[in-house]
Amino acid sequence: WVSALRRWAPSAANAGVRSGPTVTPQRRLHDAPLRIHPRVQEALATREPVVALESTIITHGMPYPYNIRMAKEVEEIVKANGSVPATVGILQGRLHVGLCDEELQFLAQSKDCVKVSRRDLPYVLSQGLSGGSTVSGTMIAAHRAGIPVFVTGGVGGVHHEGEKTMDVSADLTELGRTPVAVISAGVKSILDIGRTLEYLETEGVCVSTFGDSTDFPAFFTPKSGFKAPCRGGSSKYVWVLSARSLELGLSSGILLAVPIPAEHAAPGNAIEEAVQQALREARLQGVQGKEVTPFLLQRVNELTGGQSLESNIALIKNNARVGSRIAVALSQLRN
Ligand code: PSU
Ligand code: MN
Repeated sequence: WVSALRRWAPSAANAGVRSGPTVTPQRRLHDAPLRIHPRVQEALATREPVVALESTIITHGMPYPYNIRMAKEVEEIVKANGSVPATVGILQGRLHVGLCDEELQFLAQSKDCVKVSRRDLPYVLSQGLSGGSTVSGTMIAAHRAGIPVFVTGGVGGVHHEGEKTMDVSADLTELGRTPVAVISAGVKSILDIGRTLEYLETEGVCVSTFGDSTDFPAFFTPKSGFKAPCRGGSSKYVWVLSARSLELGLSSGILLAVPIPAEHAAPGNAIEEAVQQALREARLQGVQGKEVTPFLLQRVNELTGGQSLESNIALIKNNARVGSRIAVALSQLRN
């Protein structure tokens, strides 16, 4: 029956994958589901601080070569602030936690990488495909690997008219079910920020701004017009939030929103106009499903002549600095 199963099994070759070994289900079952980079493994074993990073931002969020430059710079910032970076991605059906330079380069340049959220993982892993992990995909990998802190730019949310289309990012439900602290710059106005906050409440996600203000940031601007339910500005604060959440066995995540630093906040208005136009175009062209967010990000970047991309990169770097320091504090308090 083993050979029958082998014949039946979708191999990497007939799944249309370019290279890599032929894969059979029984080999897979005995394989570790996660490929943790040796440096990350060492850090986890010795309780050094580790910061998880996503890769959809590389494969679908930014054009080449800005994406690879950003990915490497963010890893350097994480290191410079005391933590070990662990970029999550899927390579030929394996979920990697921590990528080497060649692997980052492959994801940054590949034209056929999949955007991988929770629902996509079984298919992509079983078919030997490669892809960038979204916030939801990355949270799953980070949690499985034992990494409690994850830095990104903007999280997904409820799309405009989501009350009709039901286009609600899997990031929100993931935050409701996976205990990882996600450090972001809030939610972009390509999304319905008010409904996103409502949905996060429904999912039981602890949402907090990081700093003095309770204004929930809108990525490019420090204020979205909505309030975050709580705020706090120290790493200790984040640790206590996580500790209380875990003690109660809440099993949900924490969303920390770091407002954009004042020096990058200036072009916010121009970006907002571009966002409105990109939303109109998406509606007219009937863009749907997982294509919506990448379409909007690309159009906003084109319409602002690269300004949104520049702010985007500045924000992620700022988040990486904040997140790395939080991870350091968490590991000191824990050790
Ligand atoms: N927002 C951004 N940049 C991004 C994303 C969102 O400003 O790159 C990516 C993240 O990976 C996020 C995903 O998890 O898009 C959400 O996609 P969707 O809206 O299809 O759930
Ligand atoms: Mn969606």
